[in-house]
Amino acid sequence: MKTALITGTTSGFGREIALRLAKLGYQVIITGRRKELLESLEKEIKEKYSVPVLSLCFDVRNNQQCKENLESLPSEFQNIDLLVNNAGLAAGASPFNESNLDDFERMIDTNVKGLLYISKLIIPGMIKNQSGHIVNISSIAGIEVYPGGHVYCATKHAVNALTKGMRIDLVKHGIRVSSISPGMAETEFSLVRYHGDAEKAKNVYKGLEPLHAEDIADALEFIVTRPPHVMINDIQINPTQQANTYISHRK
Ligand code: NDP
Ligand code: 8X3
Repeated sequence: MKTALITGTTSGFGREIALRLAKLGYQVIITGRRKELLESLEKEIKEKYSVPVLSLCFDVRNNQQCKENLESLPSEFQNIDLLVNNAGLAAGASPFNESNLDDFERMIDTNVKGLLYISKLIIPGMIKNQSGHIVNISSIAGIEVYPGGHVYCATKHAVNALTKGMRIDLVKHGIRVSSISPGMAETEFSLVRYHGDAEKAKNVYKGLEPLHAEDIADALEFIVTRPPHVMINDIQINPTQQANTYISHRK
């Protein structure tokens, strides 16, 4: 049985991806900071798909916590075939000059440093096995920059550079490195971005049908079900009503 580790599974894409991978027959390591949500997902996966699940509750911004959790995995979960670097967030959408450093640091620490900490811990096992697959969840914000996007876009540009860099350095070890670059999707993303303001979060999707977490799980499923000689580099996926990061057609 293959093993997948997915970061940020307490909501949104990560939750849906964990469910999808379990459906595909993977045993899954699910992670996030909200313990109750991890516990309820673990229960749901076990009931629906009868695969082994390991829940690890930690903050990807804390390298010590990453190490404590990932260096002492039970032996049956140690051979990780698939890593999905999904945990991430946007904090704030104000112009650069009106934004605050705490938000900047939160995004850089989670989206970039968290991805580095986790990858550094998992890649040695993949090199040992001379196989493995890493899927980084990027964004169309990694391709284009939009007003108020500054640091969030910078972190996703960094994710894209890291995806390419890892692909170059890991190719000789038989490790595939892919990314998914979604546009607007309705998850807890906007609620987090607007610091819990539900009204502002709802307005982001006003007049259009955004992507759903299932759409991202579909892309992930396509990537991981290709034959071993095929590596999907990136899947860009937008809602039909969103042309790019700043042009949408709202009814
Ligand atoms: P959600 O807010 O619904 O999910 C984010 C997940 O990341 C949660 O499970 C959260 O868990 C986890 N997370 C956040 N910070 C940390 C942390 N410090 N340590 C551990 N886990 C953390 O958002 P999405 O599902 O939409 O976002 C998932 C990824 O997709 C992100 O990287 C985002 O940038 C990207 N993305 C989102 C798009 C969108 O429009 N929704 C579009 C393009 C990309 P917990 O809070 O329990 O720790
Ligand atoms: C989230 C998509 O367009 O809000 O990564 O930046 S967008």
